Amino acid sequence: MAKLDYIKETVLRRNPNDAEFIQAVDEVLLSLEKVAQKHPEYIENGIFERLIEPERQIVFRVPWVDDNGKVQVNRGYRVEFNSAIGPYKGGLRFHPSVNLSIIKFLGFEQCFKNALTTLPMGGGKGGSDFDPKGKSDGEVMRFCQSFMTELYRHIGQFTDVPAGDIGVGGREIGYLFGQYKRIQNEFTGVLTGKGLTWGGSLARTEATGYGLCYFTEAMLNDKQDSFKGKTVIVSGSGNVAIYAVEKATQLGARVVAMCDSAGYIYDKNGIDLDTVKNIKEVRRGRIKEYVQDHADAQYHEGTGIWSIPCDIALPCATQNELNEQDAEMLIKNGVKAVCEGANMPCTPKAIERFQTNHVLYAPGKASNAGGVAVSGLEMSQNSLRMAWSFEEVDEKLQQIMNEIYRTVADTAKEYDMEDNFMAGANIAGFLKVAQAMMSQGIV
Ligand code: NDP
Ligand code: 2IT
Repeated sequence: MAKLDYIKETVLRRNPNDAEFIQAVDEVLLSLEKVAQKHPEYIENGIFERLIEPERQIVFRVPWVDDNGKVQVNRGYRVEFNSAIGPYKGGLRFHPSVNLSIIKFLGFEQCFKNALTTLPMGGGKGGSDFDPKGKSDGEVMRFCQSFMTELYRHIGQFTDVPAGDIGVGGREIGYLFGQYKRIQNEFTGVLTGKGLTWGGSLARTEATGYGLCYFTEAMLNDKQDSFKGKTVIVSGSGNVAIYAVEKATQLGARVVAMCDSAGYIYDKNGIDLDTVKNIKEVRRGRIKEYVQDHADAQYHEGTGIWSIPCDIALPCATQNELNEQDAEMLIKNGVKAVCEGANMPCTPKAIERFQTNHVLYAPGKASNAGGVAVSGLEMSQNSLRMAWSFEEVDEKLQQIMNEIYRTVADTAKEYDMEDNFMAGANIAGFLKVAQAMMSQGIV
């Protein structure tokens, strides 16, 4: 019996219906067997039991009034997972699929991701089953105000600092911040991803997508390769996807496909990002509108984006968007690297296919850590009451992503799992949190 099977059993017993949370924990435990053998003190001190149980879970009612005067009720969540290395930190997701299992999986992964950034941030996540799609600005504002009217009592610049995720961008952070400030009568860095004129950091918008490409480039450079001349697919067309396309293109790649939840576009000439930004960031439209301006491009309904041949795949939409069949197709078409911009986009079987076929695979908790890293830099700037230049933040982001790659690759090697970046990320992130927990006693 593996040393950590008892933890798996505890997770299953306590969270029998939480498929995403169980999936995220399983992946981490798989990587930690050797650590558990080497460090019996972590088992003796209940580190694993404590890590899989959130410090606090808050579930609340969010009532608001729509444009027709009808009362709507959504459910709000904040899971404060682990504060061993800093205040809880992690995004808020507004999407109809949101439930406690999804928020717990995201909060759990966030603990290790934040540890990898080297910045002092614990792990948390929140959100709601509210769907911002098709809502007016007034409806989104009223929802955000109601959401914050409960959330404010649980967060604070030294306690818990939320940010954006799916469905939560600059507009939503603005409404949330305004309501927090009004209720608490204080102007503090309680949220990140703020506007540039009221405490936001330059390069936060770009950070996750850029950071993903910096990580990928570091990994490729280590193998005497690079983005230059490569054909790339980026799934999604939201914040992470758009800036991954921008940086991959700057690094010399040709990105030929993007998608949203309705379908995907294929442009063999390379995606024209200005068109995509206009559709998504300005008009809040659908990706199929791209072909109106680009007669050469094709639009296909559905999820077939991974059938397009590419050298590098960057899944940047959502969890479990790339399954075993998709992985088989990518491998058959000669994919060399798969790096996650989204959280847990590849299913466990897809990851196994990549690893057994020697495709370089980077897990989101390492490769998408650039977003939360720059959130950490936004917190630093808020504390200093200063604003750094774009170049300064971007340079720090590059350093952090290069360092994450080095740490993850070296840790994998140290544990005799060379090039297993999933194991490297899980072990390195875990060790930092575990050491802090050991120092702080049984809490
Ligand atoms: P956005 O809301 O900006 O964009 C999400 C994109 O993914 C949209 O194109 C959306 O399409 C698509 N998408 C969402 N759900 C599905 C689905 N079920 N099937 C297909 N496509 C889907 O979110 P972000 O770009 O911020 O987040 C994307 C991913 O990156 C998430 O996994 C998030 O957790 C992760 N992430 C985000 C960070 C950040 O800083 N924002 C940091 C690190 C990770 P549609 O419009 O049709 O819904
Ligand atoms: O998944 C993530 O890392 C994010 N959504 C960003 C979190 C943050 O606090 O910036």
